[in-house]
Amino acid sequence: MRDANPGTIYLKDYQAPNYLINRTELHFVLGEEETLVTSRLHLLRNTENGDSSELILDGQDLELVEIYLDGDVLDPSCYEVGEATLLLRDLPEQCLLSCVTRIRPQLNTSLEGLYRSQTMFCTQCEAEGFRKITYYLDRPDVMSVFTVTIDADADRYPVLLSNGNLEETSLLANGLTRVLWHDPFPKPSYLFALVAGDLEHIEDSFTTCSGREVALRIYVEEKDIDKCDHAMDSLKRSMRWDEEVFGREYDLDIFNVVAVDDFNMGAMENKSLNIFNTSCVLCDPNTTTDVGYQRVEAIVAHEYFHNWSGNRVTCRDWFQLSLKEGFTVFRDAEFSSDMGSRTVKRVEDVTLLRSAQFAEDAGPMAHPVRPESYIEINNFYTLTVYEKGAEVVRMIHTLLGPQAFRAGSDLYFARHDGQAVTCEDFVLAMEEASGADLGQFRNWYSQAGTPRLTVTDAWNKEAGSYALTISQSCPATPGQDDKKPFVIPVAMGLLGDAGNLRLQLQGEAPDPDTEDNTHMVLMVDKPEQTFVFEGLPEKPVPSLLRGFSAPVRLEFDYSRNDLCRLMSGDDDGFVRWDSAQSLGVSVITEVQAQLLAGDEAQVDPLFLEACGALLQDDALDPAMLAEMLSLPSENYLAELAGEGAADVQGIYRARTAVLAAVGSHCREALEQRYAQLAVEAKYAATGEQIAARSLRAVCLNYLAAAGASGLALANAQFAAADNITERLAALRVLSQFGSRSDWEAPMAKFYDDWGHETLAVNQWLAVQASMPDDGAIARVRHLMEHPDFDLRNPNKVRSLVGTFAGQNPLNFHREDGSGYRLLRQVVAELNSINPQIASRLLAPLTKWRYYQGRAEQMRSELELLASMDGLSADVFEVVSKSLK
Ligand code: B3K
Ligand code: ZN
Repeated sequence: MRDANPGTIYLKDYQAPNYLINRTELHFVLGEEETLVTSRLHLLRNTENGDSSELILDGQDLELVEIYLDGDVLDPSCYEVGEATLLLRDLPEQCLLSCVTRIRPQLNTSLEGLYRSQTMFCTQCEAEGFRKITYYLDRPDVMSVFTVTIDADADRYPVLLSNGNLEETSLLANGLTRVLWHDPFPKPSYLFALVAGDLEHIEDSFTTCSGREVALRIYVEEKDIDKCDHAMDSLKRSMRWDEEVFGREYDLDIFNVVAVDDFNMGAMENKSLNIFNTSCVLCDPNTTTDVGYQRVEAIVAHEYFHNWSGNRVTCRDWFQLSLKEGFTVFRDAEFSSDMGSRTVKRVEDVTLLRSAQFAEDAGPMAHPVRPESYIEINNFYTLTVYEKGAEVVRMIHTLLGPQAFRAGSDLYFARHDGQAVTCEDFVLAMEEASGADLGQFRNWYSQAGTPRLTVTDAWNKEAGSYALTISQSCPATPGQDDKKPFVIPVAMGLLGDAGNLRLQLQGEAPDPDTEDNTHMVLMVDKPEQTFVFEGLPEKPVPSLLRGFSAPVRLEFDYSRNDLCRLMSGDDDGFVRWDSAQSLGVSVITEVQAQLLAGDEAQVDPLFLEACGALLQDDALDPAMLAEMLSLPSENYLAELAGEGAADVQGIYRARTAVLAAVGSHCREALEQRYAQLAVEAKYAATGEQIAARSLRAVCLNYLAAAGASGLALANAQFAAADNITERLAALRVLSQFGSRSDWEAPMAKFYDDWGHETLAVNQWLAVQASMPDDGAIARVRHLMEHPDFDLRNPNKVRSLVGTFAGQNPLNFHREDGSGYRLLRQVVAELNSINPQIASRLLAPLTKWRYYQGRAEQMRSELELLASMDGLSADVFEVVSKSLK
């Protein structure tokens, strides 16, 4: 917390550290009121970087108790304690600096550094939390070998964990246990972890490709011990997959995972001691939805994959965050695609990218994948760094092909093992291993904003040739008015009457080697380019951006008929889904205009027929069908409307009218599918069962939108379900389309039955937070007083307030401004409790430019926040940039 405005940090100012810390010894005495931390830092001057004898260590909220240099008490004239620093003067080239600091984890509500979660101690050090534990060079390019001893009450904290291997355990005389952990791999401080608690664990083992046995353990509170199996299976699958697909073997004899309730993010990849938010590791049919099971698998994999992409090779500075995050998201997405349906995974990722990352890229916090400046680094764990960063890696994969990409990744890991490097080092390795020139491609790292591709076509019947003209542009973003052209791989095909056509580009020799000559990747790297295809028997429909080959907005003037043809006939699953989405957008937009003009909604029969045809298509994977039948979200529609034009109420009404029209028109087919898909077998999170349940939920949604018989089905489903997926799907439908008498009893019953399960309660809060009725705001306020709600627990805040502001546009954007007020009040309170969560929660208010007639109200809430005393750097940055 600072009173003066916090400063900006720039990538261009990067300097290597002037001291290295070769070894770090830490000793913790964990107490009920305070914890004493003794550090012994083996310092060595980094002569590559000048030869100053002055060193500034980071430290925040620390009480310095003692300080020694090479065993002697350090003279006060040789050091100076600042607000967030410890300045040391006249240090020799090599020395041992030792400090004792006092900290109070019990009072640490920021959930950064060492803190309490329920009855245990745990840590979160990324990005800059280690400085809340002891004075240190808390930056990722200082890598050190850590040895850690922990003393703690043997009864309260029988489990004491840190990174690496457990080397000693002893009982001390005073009822304390002492453990000693040693991690042989040098690591930056952000990967340090400590856990102390009364925990149970499950254990398994994994034999690596070279035959080493690794002990795998998942630690949880006793009540959750039955919920660990899915995570354990996911971990073993990830370990095998990383060996097979990326050639990465695990490097220690032990791998621990710990679940904690109070956690700012999903999970953290600390070396050999991953710490997870309970919501991202525990699985049980009654507390975890199908989507939850899939998320656990993906996050377990993601954190595990970081052992190479992040830990063995780490980031030089936090501007390079996407080096580890973008790459690791790409890796976990590939893993999930291999474990389940590749197309469905792609559709899910693109849905997130388009509805949320594109909005971020168009808003006041827009930044490149490799940002150039920040005020608070925690604000940069964004969809841009993670998801767009993964898209950038995916494009490299597309440009190089799988083999050269793998060679590039092998070279990257071999060359930089044990180092802290940059995005540039990654690109260089990819270039060198493949011979490709990624010069212009680098613009993806340095330029913010979502590029726009505008495509037009021209058919020449006589010549049998078809020309596609593609032009690119990118809107201005904060600090970047003019953009250079990107290299954009456009995967494509051409659809004819009987299927995809053979592709022959003018001026290029036919390629006899490729069997698949109906698919091609066009390289778009200029402001405008034309590609001419020859030898075509008929005018095709272009199938563009297959597999979403680049994170761009694509515009082509498709007729609804063209979209229907792509939807049913294209070879590419992604394009089929995308065409269904585009059709949905165009139909909803049309209905929105009809309703605005005071007319009745007239849903184009073509769309109704297309939905009907999809429902009859037994060849389609039900999971894919569920995606194709899901209408674009309200948030995506608002995003498409553009600045100043999003009419939330209009969108809601139109979308609901289209849902109802499809529900009535296709009632029979929907009811039939719904009945057929009932899963008779006991709940299991298998691909097949998940697909059936997801399509069933989509059918139920349409049927309930269309009237009472759907609501009756939902009621019956709620009563009969043996799992939370179906229970919540029913509750959601009842509370979205029903009246109080429809949802009140099941809502209460859900809590009666599952109120003892925190993770189930969180989802119950989320369902209520997203209800469209007029009582929503009063309900959210009321639930904030519920005994199960706790402002200090990020999961609760996200479930209730985050869902309200992010997933309930109708009520968040109420005309009287009460939705905005609610969010501002919560952010104001959280600002001092947990700045990271406060700042993240704010995101929906930053989009004030989008909403028709709401800008002033939204802005004024931001202004109220800006004028607060004691604003955290996190909230200050988002508020001040949003108001610019
Ligand atoms: N690396 C962590 C995120 C840490 C967030 C710090 N504010 C989780 C992950 O991406 O794997
Ligand atoms: Zn990560």
